[in-house]
Amino acid sequence: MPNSSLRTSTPGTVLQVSALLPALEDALSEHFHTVRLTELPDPADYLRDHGKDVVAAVTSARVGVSDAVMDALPRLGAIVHFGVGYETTDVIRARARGIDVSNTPDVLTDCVADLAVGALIDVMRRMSAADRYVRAGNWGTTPFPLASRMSGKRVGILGLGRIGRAVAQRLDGFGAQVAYCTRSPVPGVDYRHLPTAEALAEACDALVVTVAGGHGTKGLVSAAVLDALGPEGYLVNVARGSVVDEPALVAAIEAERIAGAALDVFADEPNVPRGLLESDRVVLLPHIASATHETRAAMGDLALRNVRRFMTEGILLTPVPEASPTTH
Ligand code: NAP
Ligand code: 8YV
Repeated sequence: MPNSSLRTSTPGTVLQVSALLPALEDALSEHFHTVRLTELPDPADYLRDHGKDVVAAVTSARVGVSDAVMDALPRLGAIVHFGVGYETTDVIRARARGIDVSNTPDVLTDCVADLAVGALIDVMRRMSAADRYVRAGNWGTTPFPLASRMSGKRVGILGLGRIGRAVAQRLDGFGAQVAYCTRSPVPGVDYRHLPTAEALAEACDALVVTVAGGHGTKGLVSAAVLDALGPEGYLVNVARGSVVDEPALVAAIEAERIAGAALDVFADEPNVPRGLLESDRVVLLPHIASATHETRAAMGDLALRNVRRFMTEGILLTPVPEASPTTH
């Protein structure tokens, strides 16, 4: 991790709230007085006795900082997320206390979009299923079923932010007809805007979910949206498991009311419902959309630069927007 001269001017402890990239953990420990909460024998004891020493908290997008931990840190001034999502932290509560919050936007966009398009091709062309078929020794015995063409299809993107736009750019190269749904149309974008997730699903052959997580998008991909997608339609989710009504998805897969799904995220990770595990028409990925050497290093570097900026200048480098999209 490239950081030669980190100098601390904000006295106080950096609290590492969750496990992080090892290189980021090492850099934090090397340059700041860092305490790893999850490695302590009794985290509650630490928070009670030393919570007043903590000035910055670093956490993963998946874990965030709970209200209880935030409340135990009276001098906390910054929450730094490793990851772009931050719905796991109550940003409004933090801001009300004067705590600033950062994430790691942009640096992971390409890899997440690459994986979304790869997952779409996988589920439509049945690549993972074909791999299982070959490994099972079925080649030459039973014919492998025909799949669906991806090029030229109508693809709906739910959430046309940084990642959604990168997915759309890639799909342009496949001659796809892209449409999207956001709460308001994105200025300067030529793709067709549809006002609801249901209208988007109705109008496409595949729905790719790239919206922010949090209360505002919980269950946005409902049973009605899956029905609108229909028996020839495919779902790809690289956003958050909470965005999809998972029991409704299991029911739709089991009843073949949609053609297939490719999922990188789940409602209760790492638990995956049996109905998805047992379906050959579902591609299952363990939340790996940003998990490349290059992107994780860039995320770690950006998170570290946020901590450094806060500890030296009292401000964050990439603060989350004032009006956070869907959090709390
Ligand atoms: P972003 O630039 O903030 O984009 C979020 C998009 O969601 C915006 O277009 C926003 O548009 C839209 N949106 C929010 N609420 C909506 C609603 N109710 N209906 C329709 N659209 C809505 O964020 P990003 O950088 O693209 O990242 C998107 C998300 O991807 C992250 O928040 C994270 O949860 C997820 N992610 C997952 C992985 C992974 O490993 N699988 C990795 C990185 C990110 P409007 O505000 O105009 O509605
Ligand atoms: C990571 C993510 O898996 O950035 C996000 O929002 O979900 C992913 O990039 C996560 O940040 C690791 O905690």
